Amino acid sequence: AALAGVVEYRNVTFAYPGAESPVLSNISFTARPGQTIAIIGSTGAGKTSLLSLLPRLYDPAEGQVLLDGVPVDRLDRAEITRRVALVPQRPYLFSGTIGHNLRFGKTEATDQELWDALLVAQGESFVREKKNGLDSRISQGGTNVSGGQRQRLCIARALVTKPRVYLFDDSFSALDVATDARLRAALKRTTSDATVIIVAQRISTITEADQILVLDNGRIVDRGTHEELLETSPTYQEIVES
Ligand code: DGT
Ligand code: MG
Repeated sequence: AALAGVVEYRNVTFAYPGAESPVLSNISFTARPGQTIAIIGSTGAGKTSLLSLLPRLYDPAEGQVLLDGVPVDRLDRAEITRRVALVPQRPYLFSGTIGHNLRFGKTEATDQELWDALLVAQGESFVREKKNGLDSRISQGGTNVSGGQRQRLCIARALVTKPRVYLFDDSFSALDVATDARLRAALKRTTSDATVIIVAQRISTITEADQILVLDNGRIVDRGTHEELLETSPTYQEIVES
């Protein structure tokens, strides 16, 4: 399984260009196909920065990020894009139709593939209710869709590319709890052999994760399942109680 989608961060330290102190220090973890790894931590902890290193938006100062055992700086960007889909924290929709926006990463996708992705992303009904369906226009920046609709369209866009690895950066926060739960259950079914890394604010989004990494000030301070962390991690307990 050479292209299985195993993600490994090995002693990764990262500072933004020009910044004095690192925002990530000595980050190590492995995420395997079929697993969901969740990252939780307060604002500014470094969650988005951590995700950004896999698709090489930035490169670490020290350590390595590997995809299927190969350091990502040895893969070309097109190859990484085929294998890794990042749903960014501020998902972007451009001026064009819903169809254009969903085909952003895979221009040859059929309408059926778009509807399948929308079904999983819990976006099928609101698109179907629009007079022009997939041909409905989205204004620049997606200002004519709600925050939750935008998140679902961007999740559907990622699903259309059928990647090996999904990175969701706070992608469920604009959804109500019930939609969040339905979406993740549908995701779990369709992405059961993919590697999923979820950054979340809401504990309910991640209680079923195979492993939760608790990030504080750029470091993984604790890791484990929800039940384990409830027992062992004061930082996690604080997040749960907040
Ligand atoms: P969030 O999304 O508010 O929950 O916070 P995180 O955990 O996603 O934090 P992150 O990774 O965006 O930021 C970690 C630290 O890095 C924080 O002190 C802000 C800083 N930072 C983030 N983006 C940039 C950037 O583009 N340039 C510089 N110089 N610093 C950045
Ligand atoms: Mg963030």
